[in-house]
This record gives sequence, structure tokens and C-alpha cells, in this order.
Amino acid sequence: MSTIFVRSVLGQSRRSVFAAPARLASTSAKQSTLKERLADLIPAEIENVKATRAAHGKKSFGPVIVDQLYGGMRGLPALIWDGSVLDADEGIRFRGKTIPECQELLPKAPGGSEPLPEALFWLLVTGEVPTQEQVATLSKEWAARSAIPEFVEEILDRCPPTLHPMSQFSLAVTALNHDSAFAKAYAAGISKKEYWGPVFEDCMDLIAKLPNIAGRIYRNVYGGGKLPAIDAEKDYSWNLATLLGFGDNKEFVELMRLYVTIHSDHEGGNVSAHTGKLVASALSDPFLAFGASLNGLAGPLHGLANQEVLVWLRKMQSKLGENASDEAVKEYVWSTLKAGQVVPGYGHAVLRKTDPRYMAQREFALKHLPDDPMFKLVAQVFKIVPDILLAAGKAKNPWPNVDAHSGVLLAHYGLTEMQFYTVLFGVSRAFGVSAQLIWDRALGAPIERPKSYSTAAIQKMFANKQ
Ligand code: FAM
Repeated sequence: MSTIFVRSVLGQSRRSVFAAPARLASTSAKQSTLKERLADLIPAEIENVKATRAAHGKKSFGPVIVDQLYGGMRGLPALIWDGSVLDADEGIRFRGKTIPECQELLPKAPGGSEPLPEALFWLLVTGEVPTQEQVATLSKEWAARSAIPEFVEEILDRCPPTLHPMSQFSLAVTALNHDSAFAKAYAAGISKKEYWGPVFEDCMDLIAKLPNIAGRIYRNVYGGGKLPAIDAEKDYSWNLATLLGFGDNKEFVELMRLYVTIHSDHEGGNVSAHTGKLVASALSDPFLAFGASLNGLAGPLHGLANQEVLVWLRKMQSKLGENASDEAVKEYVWSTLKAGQVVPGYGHAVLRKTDPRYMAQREFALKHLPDDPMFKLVAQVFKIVPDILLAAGKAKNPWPNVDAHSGVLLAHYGLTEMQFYTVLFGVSRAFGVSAQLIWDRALGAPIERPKSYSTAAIQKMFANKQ
């Protein structure tokens, strides 16, 4: 992230706390917990936002055109989202760091080579690379908060196995609002300045409880017996993998570390992130807000695409057999388009190049499972689909997104239940949404209320204009 200097009304130069180089910025953070570090950072960031608004508040980003109102608000600058920014060509940066930079810089598990999601969360919240010790403290803290209330277990146990895992996930997360620290503090009359404290507690609880929720859904729906207990000596991804029944497989645990890290955040305009921010802007607590995020993530054009990709690949494989020729795959892709369907895992509303999240997973596959037949099919599809989408002439981005690759990695290790895949995306997305909700309340973000227009109003507005 480039260094940001703004001139305040008082003429003083201020520097965003997040623009500071992580090594310098984290010096004072060595011994502090995440909450203590946040408490240090918040006053300066409040001043920074004030100064930014004073210096730039009345400046325009350019015109809004009517097509943007009808076109899903594409490209409309409308939100502040501090954890990550998406560049159309380069892809995502988490607090200014690319995925390869995060893979290099963030603390890892002993013997591991993928970043720990705990470290990514620290980075998203503070803008700083944490120490190994801070990451270990966070793992322990999440383990200590991981139990879910008995009535939430009962809700999940009563769900019919035919209820989609994402619906079960959303039900359970919404029900956690029963114990929301923020909802209780608000009812007790907490001052606006103090909102971020209980929101932080709720977000920590939310993230901590997700492995137990995901593990319970997985075992209830697909079998696998009693859930093991969370191990407070192990990291979040090890526990998540273990609760799903794959903890013995070191490569799967590493995959979870990479998976949660790269799926965590994708700036603020995507459906799950924006929904969470929007709902929380009404001061709904983080559980209600993230439950809503999950309902958006469950759509096939968004997070459900990871399920759809594998369904599509399996159909292709059963029709064409293994080792299908390029010609046969091309024909299959065209038949999908001619049937009026999308090629799942390809295209993006913002990206215009191959998603670096796809590339990170491809590198993982090349390292760990280069001979897997489904990986080979994914690689073959990668060679073929972009040209076809370009020839079809509709999609603005013919390149693969994150979902084109994730399912095949999970399936390789035996997690073959495709309907469950979006739950793992949801566990990861809680990291990015939570980081933003904490800052939104710390910075006093207002209730969202954009202006809408009717078609009749648009016609009237431009009736006598060229
Ligand atoms: N296959 C076929 N047609 C596609 C396409 C694809 N993969 N991607 C875009 N198009 C079509 C799109 O449906 C639209 O058609 P109409 O004009 O008939 O409505 C046209 O191309 C222009 O769309 P666009 O401007 O390029 O994309 P949008 O910004 O409207 O939509 C996506 C973006 C992601 C919803 C779209 O590319 C898509 O449907 N992709 C397949 C589903 C998918 O992989 N979603 C996951 C996205 C992922 F990153 C995530 O959120 N997890």
C-alpha cells in the first residue's frame, strides 16, 4: 500500500496508521494482544479519517452514469473497505500485500509453508505483520472461545440432511446472536465511542466458533461420527481440518491454511462483504450481519460457484470420460454456453486477468498433486475456456476466478461432498468481514442509505436533455 499523506484543516500532515511499514509499525505491538493493539491504533485512525474527509471530502470521483444504476452498480465508488483492495489486473492485496507477499511474510506453522489465517486476520485488522508469538496467542484465544451453545448444536442436529449446508450454516451463525456482547451492551446503553469493543468480542467469538459449526454440519450431513474437541495447542486450520475429519493429513491442513487465507477478503463490493457491512450499519450485531453475508455467499454467481465448478467438471468427466481430447472439452464448453448457462469459475465483476487466488491454488496443486486426473482437467479447461469466452464475446473477463480451482483440491484429499464447499468459503470470509465490522464501529460508520430511482424518475430527469 502506498504511503498516504493528507493535509488536515489545521494544516498538519497526517499519516495513515496502515501506511506505515509493518516492521516499524509492529515494534510497539510485540507484547500486546490484538485488542490492545487495536485500542492503540484507533485514536490515530479516527484523526486520519477526519483529516482525509477534511482534505478530500468534497472531491468527485467522476460522473455516475445511468447504466450503473441498472448494471449492478459496477465500478460505482461507494464504500470504504480498509482490509483489502482489488486491482482489476493485479488482483487482491491484503493491507497492501499481494498473496505471494503474504505467503512469504506471514508467520507459518512449524514445518509448514503456507501462511496462518490467524496472521492474516492480524494483518487485516491492524495493517501489521504479527510475530509468531502474537499468532500463537490468537490461536489459543480462538480455541478458548470455540464452543457453541447447546441450543445451536440442537438446531443443527435437527436440520434435515437435505437442507443445504449453507442454509444450516447461516441458521447457526444467526442464532449465535443470542449471546452477542454488542447486542447486550447496546441494550444496556453503551456509548457510540465504545461500540468497537463488544463488536470485537463478537467477531472473535464468531471466527472461533465457525470450525465447530462447520464440523458439526459436515458430520451431521455426511456421517463421520462424533466431533472431536478443539485442541488449544494447535492452530485454527489444524482444528478446522480435524473437526472435518482430515486432521491427520498434513497436506490437507496446509491446504486449509492457504484456503482460509486467500478466501478471507476481496474488498468491500462483493455480495458477501457488502451485505455484512450493510446489515451491520443498522447496528445489527456481527452474528446477524455475517448470517446475511452467508446468505449472499450461497448464490451460484458468488460463493456457490465453487460447488458449481465441481458439479460441472464431474458432468463433463462422466460424459467425456477421462483424458478427453481438447476438441471434446471445447465442444462441451460451447454446449454449456449454448444452453444459456455460465461457465462456472470463469469471469469476474472487477478482475480482468487470471485471479491470483486461482494461481496460488494451481501452484499448490503443481506441488502436491500434479498427477491428479481432476487437476489435469482443471488445467486443460484453463487452456480452453478463455478463448471460447472471448469468441462468445459477452464476458468482460474470460479468465478463471478463485472458484475454478478450490473444489478439485478438496476432492483430492477426500472432501468430495461438493455441497459443503461454500461452507469453507464462508468460514474464510468471516475473517475479512469481521475486520471491517470492527473498524466500521470504531470509526463511527453511519447507517447505509444510498439513493434509488424509478425508471420513470430517470426518464423525467433526462426528458429534455440530449
Ligand atoms: N460464462 C458465461 N457467460 C458469462 C460468464 C461465464 N463465466 N461470465 C460472464 N458472462 C456473461 C454474463 O452472464 C453477462 O451476460 P448477459 O449480458 O447475458 O447478462 C455478460 O457475460 C457480461 O458479464 P460481465 O460483465 O463480464 O460479468 P458480471 O460482472 O455481470 O458477472 C460473474 C460476474 C462472476 C457473476 C460472471 O462472470 C459469472 O457468472 N461467472 C460464473 C460464475 C462464477 O464463477 N462466479 C464466481 C465469482 C467469484 F469470483 C466469486 O464471487 N466467488
